[in-house]
Amino acid sequence: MIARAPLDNAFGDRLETYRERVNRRLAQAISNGDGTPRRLRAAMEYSVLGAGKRVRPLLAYASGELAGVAAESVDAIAASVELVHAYSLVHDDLPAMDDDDLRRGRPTTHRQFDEATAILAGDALQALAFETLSTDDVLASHPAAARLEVVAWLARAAGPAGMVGGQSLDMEAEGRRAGEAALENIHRRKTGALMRASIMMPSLLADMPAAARDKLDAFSRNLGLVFQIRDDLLEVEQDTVTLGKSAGSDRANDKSTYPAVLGVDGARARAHELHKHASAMLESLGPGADGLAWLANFILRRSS
Ligand code: GRG
Repeated sequence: MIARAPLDNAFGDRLETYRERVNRRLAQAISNGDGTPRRLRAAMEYSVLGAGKRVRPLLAYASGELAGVAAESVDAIAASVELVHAYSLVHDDLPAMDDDDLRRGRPTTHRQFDEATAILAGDALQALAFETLSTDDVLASHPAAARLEVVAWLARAAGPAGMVGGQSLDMEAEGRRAGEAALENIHRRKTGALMRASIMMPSLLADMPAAARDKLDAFSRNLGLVFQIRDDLLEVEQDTVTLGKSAGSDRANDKSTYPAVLGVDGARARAHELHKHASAMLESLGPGADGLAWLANFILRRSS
């Protein structure tokens, strides 16, 4: 869970409102599927509506604040990135991948239900993300070309050059010691692409100067790596109960991680360096970027 307002910025006061908004939109998206079989729906709800931090939706709302896009227009985007994220976690936990038993403090979806149901729930969540984006009533009031661009960003982020490609490279690298460049290439895709899309998608609904959009993009690309390095560090710093997922699973799966490649201190230093570059990108974007700055600080320092 994200603790309220640890930093000196009012975005902390808006967190709960945004989390409630996206949770409502997620529940609505899942319940809209009238024809969904009962067990499949239960597995989808279990995978999505549990205690996630909702970092990607929060990034989308904060980006909406910067771009001047109303939260109502961001709701479907926020839900769609969380649906893709939830599907990725369900599939990542499967026996054929990381084979994990614990996620968000409770049994993984395949442990709670069964493997086939978990595979199908993940598949369904991914499709639901695109249905949510393409059928949302509020998004329908924006120009069709911008909406199409939004859908394309999510598809690219989730797809073979993005998250799935990153996961594939990550699995190929198991048991081998990757260098920092290879590690960065994996994580720009696996974790970074969806975070980047979460930040960039709302901006596509606004008339933003190209230079500002480029800065936002540079911010988002650095932030994804900060998130991943912190995730790797948490695996070595925290126990399983605090983490709510299996600590040490990277080591058990013989994965190259930032602490393994750079050392713990080296990984911390790299996260700070990337965070500094990311924050510098926001400086000229004005007070509208305060929410993104708050989230960047949270991501650098998070403890779960
Ligand atoms: C299976 C197609 C496929 C992709 C899986 C992102 C991913 C690719 C797997 C997740 C593995 C993992 C733990 C990556 C590290 C970064 C990450 C995505 C952490 C979990 O995200 P949080 O901390 O999770 O935002 P919550 O539970 O808070 O939503």
